[in-house]
Amino acid sequence: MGESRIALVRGDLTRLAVHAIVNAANTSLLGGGGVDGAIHRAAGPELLTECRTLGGCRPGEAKITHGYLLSARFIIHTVGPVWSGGHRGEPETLANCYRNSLSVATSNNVRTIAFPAISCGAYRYPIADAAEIAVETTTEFLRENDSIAEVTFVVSSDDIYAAYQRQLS
Ligand code: AR6
Repeated sequence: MGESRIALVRGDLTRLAVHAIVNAANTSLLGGGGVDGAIHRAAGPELLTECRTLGGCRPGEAKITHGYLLSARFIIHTVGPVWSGGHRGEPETLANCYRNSLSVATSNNVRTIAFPAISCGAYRYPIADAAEIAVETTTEFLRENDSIAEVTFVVSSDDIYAAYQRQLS
């Protein structure tokens, strides 16, 4: 059964008008390439200043900052697993990213939140498996939680879009 509070779009996460967007960061929280680089460019240099105060982030954890120049009020930074075959706790770590990001969101009264495909770029997580974890973990969380009105998955390619669509149908 699909969860009616989940949406899927192809596009640029940094342009979304939601309360919070999630960043697929690295443990330093000091920026990088991919969606992380795009978020830091769009949010402006004050984001890095705040990130320097956070003391990094372990894989699976999530930390919140202001959104600065983004239309999103908050950025929730999480660190996905680097794929290395699947036997080093990668699925659990990726599920923790979604669970902990959603938990930080609810603690901050976030009602609308958008996720990128965490770990599906530089960290090389197999797309179909990552989409399954993203959708299942989010659906489970929403089942226990009324305060989040909408979760949007924002993806950057047709193959990732198709993988999420399969999970959502
Ligand atoms: N909007 C939506 N999706 C995007 C955007 C965007 N603006 N830009 C990229 N993507 P990645 P990871 C997609 O590599 O695998 C960084 O250097 C991208 O096509 O951003 O978790 C960090 O600092 C891919 O499908 O994140 C870390 O070092 C997905 O977002 C490392 O990369 C995630 O790709 C994290 O790697």
